[in-house]
Amino acid sequence: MVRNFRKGLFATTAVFGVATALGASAETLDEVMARRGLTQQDLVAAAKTYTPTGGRDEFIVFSSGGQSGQIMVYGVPSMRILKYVSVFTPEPWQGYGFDEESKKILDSAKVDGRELHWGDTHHPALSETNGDLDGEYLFINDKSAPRIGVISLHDFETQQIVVNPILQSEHGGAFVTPNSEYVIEAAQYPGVLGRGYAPLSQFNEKFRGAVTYWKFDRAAGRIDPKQSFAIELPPYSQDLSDAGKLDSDGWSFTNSFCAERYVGGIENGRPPFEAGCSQNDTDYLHVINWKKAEEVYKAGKVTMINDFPVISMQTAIDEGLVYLIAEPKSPHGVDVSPDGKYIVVGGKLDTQASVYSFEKIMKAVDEKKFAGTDPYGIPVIAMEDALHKQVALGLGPLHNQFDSKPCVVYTSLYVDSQIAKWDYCEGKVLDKISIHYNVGHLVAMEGESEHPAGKYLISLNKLSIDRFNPVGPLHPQNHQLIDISGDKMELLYDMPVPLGEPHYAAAISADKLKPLVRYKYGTDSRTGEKHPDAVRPGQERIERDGTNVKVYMTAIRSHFTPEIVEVNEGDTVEFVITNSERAEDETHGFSVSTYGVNLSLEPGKTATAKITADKPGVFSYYCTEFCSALHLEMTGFLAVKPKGYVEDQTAMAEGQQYTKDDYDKQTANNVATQEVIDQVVTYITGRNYQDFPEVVSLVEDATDQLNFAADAKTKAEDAAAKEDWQNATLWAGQWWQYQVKAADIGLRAKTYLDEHGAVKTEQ
Ligand code: RUQ
Ligand code: CUA
Repeated sequence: MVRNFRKGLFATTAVFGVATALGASAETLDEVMARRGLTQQDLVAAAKTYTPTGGRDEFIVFSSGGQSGQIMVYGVPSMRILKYVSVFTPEPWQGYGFDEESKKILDSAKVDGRELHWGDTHHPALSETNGDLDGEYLFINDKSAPRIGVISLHDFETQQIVVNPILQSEHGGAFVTPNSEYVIEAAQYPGVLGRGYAPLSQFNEKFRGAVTYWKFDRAAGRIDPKQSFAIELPPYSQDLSDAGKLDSDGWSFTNSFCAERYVGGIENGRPPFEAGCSQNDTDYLHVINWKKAEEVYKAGKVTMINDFPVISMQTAIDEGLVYLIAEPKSPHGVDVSPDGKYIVVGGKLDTQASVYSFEKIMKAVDEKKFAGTDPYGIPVIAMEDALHKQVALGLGPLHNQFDSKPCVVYTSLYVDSQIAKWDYCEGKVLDKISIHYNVGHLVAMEGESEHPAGKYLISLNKLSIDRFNPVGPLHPQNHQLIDISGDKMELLYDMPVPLGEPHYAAAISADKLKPLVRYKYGTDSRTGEKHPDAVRPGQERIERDGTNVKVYMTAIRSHFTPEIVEVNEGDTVEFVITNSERAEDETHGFSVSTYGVNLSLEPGKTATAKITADKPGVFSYYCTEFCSALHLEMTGFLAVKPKGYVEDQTAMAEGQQYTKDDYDKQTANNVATQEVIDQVVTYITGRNYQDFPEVVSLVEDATDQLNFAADAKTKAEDAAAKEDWQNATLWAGQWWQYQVKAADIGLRAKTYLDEHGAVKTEQ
């Protein structure tokens, strides 16, 4: 065994040797280019995106996962997918919707008592401090059911879902104000507020849109529905939104389409929605003073709908909260420039993008210079009184993103399958690039903050047609990475997206994210608090209260404690499991065969698997993450005894008998192993390992394991003193297991030090 371990040490060095040798005999660059048909330009693009092993990305992108109800996390420029964060949809790998803690979140996400197993995520928004991304929280909307998810970027887990009490559908979310005071959520398809009924013949009178301002409580890391409110709006299909910043801070902007208020009815011979909703040349941009609306709400001038405070349209008009401006034609994206002075709108059926001046809008408001009112009495500002520029870009302008260079904006052109780079101050087109195919949103690095980072732009395409190997009629979608550092845009990379139709994405500088490596011992990750039922090794137990059985369990490489749980048919069994590891990336899973539960237990996390033991039998539980060489052995039995069963034998059957010889052999092996560990320890402590935080935590992990080893050693020696060779041998074996884990961690630390140029220290 020791020899194997030494061989392991040796093998590590040998592997490095082989890698070098391979490098020497590999094809030349020219040969590879010829073989794969690559051009010089391809090589430059590859060099700009390729990230060697161990390398990191400069930016992290949070992309909506569309109909998957999830969020996708990937790095730029490598475009490597790092994680899917489950939000509205159960996801077994992360235990989301399979452990009791996350089920509570999905429970709170029910709409009208209905459990929803998916969401249509569109627009992620990163939390902001003073208009810049701070890397703490992420919000995302569900268009299908009006909901907002809150994700903590401390662990990339969903912590809250709020359900909008008045809307039946939404789209203009999530967008945050510059200090994340509010998360904006605007309606999409009009409805009767509170999700009630009215005949469609009364659409104009009874149907409404609205915009909701969800108050974000930063200290709690949660939306506070008790401090949130909405404003009633006309039944124009409200669309995307954005919050003002700097000059326009305190205001928010929401687009609309189908201001024609058409209700369809193709089956009765009426023209379809698409005709009725695109007849007029203009729709309305809603300009809303949210700071003032907050005062009006706090003064109690609200109507309660489903227990939710709503500022009525009349109050909004009386208090001067809402103004409308005509915008061409079937608009989609509305984006406020980094300095807050301009609002850029793309009209899907217009060839132009429209740039509105906030200063001009305010002038019209102050001078009460209105072109009239809409049918509901809301003042309408004439387009010419608010417009700064209109620029012909091409067909189907949708969304806009800002560059780090002043006045530069990028707009997606859906119909043309192009992205236009243009100057919104001067109103001129600077460059265009073709993409494949039909771009929806686009995302520039930190492109919606007060200080965009430039460098890269990603085109989030709706179709991929001929870009990838065919995988059946449902194609992946295509995120295309574009270099925007020069004057001309340069296409670098195609990334197939096989999760759902991504709409928007948000990108942040990677160094702003500071996620945890391990949880504080015994954390309920969904509340961020200490789990009331977390136990430390030695405190594990099984408690029964009537027919409710609670198993207080720990998990560590590579066993659960306890390993045998006996219950009666019909009992409810809760396994509350704490991963007692401190080692980085040592996640354990937990599943009970045939019972439909799976946990993800990252180091320090506590989670609960709850089952009803409704069928007599003996069921294995096991770890579902390959966590060590003895991962398959990380198992136990749930014995469900039939009703009225009486046991006739109590002594445990042993498959194998051990002698003093076995014990001596095992302990001799352990003593030799300890010598190797000591050598590694001497190596590490003889270097400046304290200067490497990664190694310091590895040393902590290894020390943990060595303490467990010492504990098992004592147990072995106690049993040996009683000449109980059975238990003495097995505990000595366990002692060795802990040694192996300590050695494994020690080796990781040693390799790290070697690779990072650690130096010898004076002893
Ligand atoms: S919207 S592109 Cu939510 Cu543009 Cu989809
Ligand atoms: Cu723990 Cu596999």
